[in-house]
Amino acid sequence: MSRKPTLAVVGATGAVGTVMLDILSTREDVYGEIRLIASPRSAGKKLTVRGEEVVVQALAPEVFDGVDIAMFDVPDEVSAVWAPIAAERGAVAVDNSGAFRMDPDVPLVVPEVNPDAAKARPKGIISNPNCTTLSMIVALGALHRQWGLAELVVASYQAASGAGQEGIDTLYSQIEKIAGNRELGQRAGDVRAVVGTEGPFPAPLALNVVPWAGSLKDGGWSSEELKVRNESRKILGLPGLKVSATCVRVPVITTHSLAVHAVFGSEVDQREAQAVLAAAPGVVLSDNPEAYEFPTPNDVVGTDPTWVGRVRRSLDDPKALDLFLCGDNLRKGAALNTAQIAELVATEFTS
Ligand code: 2RA
Repeated sequence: MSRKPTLAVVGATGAVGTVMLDILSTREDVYGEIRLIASPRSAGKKLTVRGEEVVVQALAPEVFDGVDIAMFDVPDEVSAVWAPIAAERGAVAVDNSGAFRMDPDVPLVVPEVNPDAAKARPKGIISNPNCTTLSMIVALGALHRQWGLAELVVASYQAASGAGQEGIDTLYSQIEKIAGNRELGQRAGDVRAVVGTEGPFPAPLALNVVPWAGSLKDGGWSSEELKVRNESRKILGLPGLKVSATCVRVPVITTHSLAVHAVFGSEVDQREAQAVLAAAPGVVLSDNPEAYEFPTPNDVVGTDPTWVGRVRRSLDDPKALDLFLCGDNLRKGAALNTAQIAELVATEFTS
């Protein structure tokens, strides 16, 4: 029997949770009840979703009773414990943490690229990719369908909000500390001496770029760089895809950017690539360098699509394209893709 599913949003008060409530209030309303869940510290708070105030409930097993779909926007260790509890209680868990992304029994889904993967979920859990992968994969999926992807070389330019509310607060606070000082940025260590070392970044972010995101892994790679490699392979169904990524944090509040060198199985064409990208659902082509038209984080923030510009065929390899991409890391990079996955699951109740 067709019915509107009950949705739980776990982590409703966080940076991604806040964007999620906005998305749930503006996209087509496919849900019956929406329950908002957070840590006991936030329980009792009232948040607005779909124009109505909803009281936040504390995370506990019973809050999942009667829930059909449970979105998780919480740290890995919280999802690792609670997504299986939600699934045991009958909900489909859509998890935005890194806890299950590489689990072979958990699909990693981007609705524009591999929507059918959402149907096979033996653990009752579907994973949402990391924001850095999500900021490029819709566009690369479209190009892959045209020419077959063989290799990616990626440099990311990641926003402070990728490190959560603490990242946003840290960058604003650093900007306040340096404001008006026209001498900074001209002597080694002068910015560090003014802004200090508090916050989630291993070096000052204001007036700087920091070649680090995530934790240290073997061989000097960061966890963030391995996510770009492993998640791209899983989503595209290309276990042998060659991927090298260098992830860098930049002084932008929200919207990740990536410079990508993509090598394909056959010769590519610049105009055809632009046409493929312009026609791809979820992608906007902004590529007119004569008029200085290309995506920048400040023009993209708050929007849903992946924006692509600077599309060029490599001068030295007729099978390779170079591109610049921007995607709002809190929307398509997190909340929106999670919402789109949940909508795919919701059609199982409503159709
Ligand atoms: C970051 N990708 O930007 C991470 C957040 N998931 O730090």
